[in-house]
Amino acid sequence: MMSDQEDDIVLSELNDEDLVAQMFDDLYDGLKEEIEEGVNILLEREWVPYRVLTEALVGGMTIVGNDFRDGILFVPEVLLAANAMKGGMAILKPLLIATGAPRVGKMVIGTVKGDIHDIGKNLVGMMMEGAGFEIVDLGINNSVDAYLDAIEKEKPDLLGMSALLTTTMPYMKVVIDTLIEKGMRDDYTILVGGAPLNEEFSKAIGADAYCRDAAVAVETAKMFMARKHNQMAANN
Ligand code: B1M
Repeated sequence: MMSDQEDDIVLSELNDEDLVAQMFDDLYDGLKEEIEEGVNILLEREWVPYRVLTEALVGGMTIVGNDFRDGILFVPEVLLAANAMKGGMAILKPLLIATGAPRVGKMVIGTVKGDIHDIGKNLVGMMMEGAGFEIVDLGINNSVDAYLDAIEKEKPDLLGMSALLTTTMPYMKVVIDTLIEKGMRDDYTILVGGAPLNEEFSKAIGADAYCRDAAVAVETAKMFMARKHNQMAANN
C-alpha cells in the first residue's frame, strides 16, 4: 500500500473523504504519526470524536482485519496497525470522556486468559467512560483469579469480558461458573463481547448480555443500571 508519492501527500490539504481514505492506507501501513495527525485534522474540522473513531479508525481496522484473515497481512504488520490505531484512540479518549454524563455505574473489564487482543476492549472502556461509567481495566490475559480479585476489591456493578479468539471465548464460561460456585454470580451484571461471539453463545455461558460493539455495550450497561436502580427503589 505504501506508494512513492506518500511523502508528497499533505493530509491537511485533502478533503474529508480523501483524508479518511488516506488514513485507511496509513493505518494499514502502521503509520502512527500520520494517524494522529489525521485524527487531529478531523477534530479541527469539527468532526465529533465518536465519528472520527468509528469512521476513520474502526473503518480502517476492518480492512486490516480482512487482509489478516485472508493471509495478506501478518502479525507484525497488524501489530503496527494496532499501534497506529492506539495512537489515534489516545487523542480521542479524553474527548470522549469529556462529553460524558455523570457517573452511572462501575465496570471491571478485561480480556480473558490466553487472549492478548485489547483494541475492542479498550474502545468499550473508552465509550463507557464517555457515557459516565467508572472503568477498571484489567488488561489482557486474565485468569479467573484476576477477575475475582478485581471484583472483590472494586465492587463493580458490571463485569465485562472480551475475547477475540474462538479458542479463548469458552474461558468466559469458566469465569461465570466459578462465580456461580462461589454464590457471587447474581451480584454482578455480566456483559460479554468480541468478534467471534454472538447472542446464542452469551446465553449458553450464562452471561446477562452479548454486546456487538462498544455503542451497544454502553446502551446495554445503561439499561441494566436503570433496572438495578428501579429494583432498589421498589425494595425501599
Ligand atoms: Co488477531 N485474530 N490474532 N491479532 N486479530 C483476529 C481476532 C482474527 C479474527 C483474524 C482473522 O483470522 N481474521 C483471528 C481469530 C480467528 C479465530 O479465532 N477464529 C486472529 C488470530 C488467529 C490471531 C493469532 C492466533 C494469530 C497468530 O498468532 N497466528 C494471534 C493470537 C494472539 C493471542 O491473543 N493469544 C493474534 C494476534 C493479533 C495481534 C497481536 C497481531 C493483534 C492484536 C493487537 C491488540 O489487540 N493489541 C491482532 C489483531 C489486531 C486482530 C484483528 C485484525 C483486529 C481485532 C481488532 O482490534 N478489531 C482481528 C480480525 C477481526 O476481528 N476482524 C484478529 C477492532 C476492534 C475495534 O473490534 O475487537 O471486535 P473488536 O471489538 C469490538 C466488538 O467485538 C465489541 O466492541 C468492540 C468495539 O466496537 N467488543 C466488546 C469487544 N470486546 C468487548 C467486550 C465487551 C463488550 C463488547 O464487554 C462488555
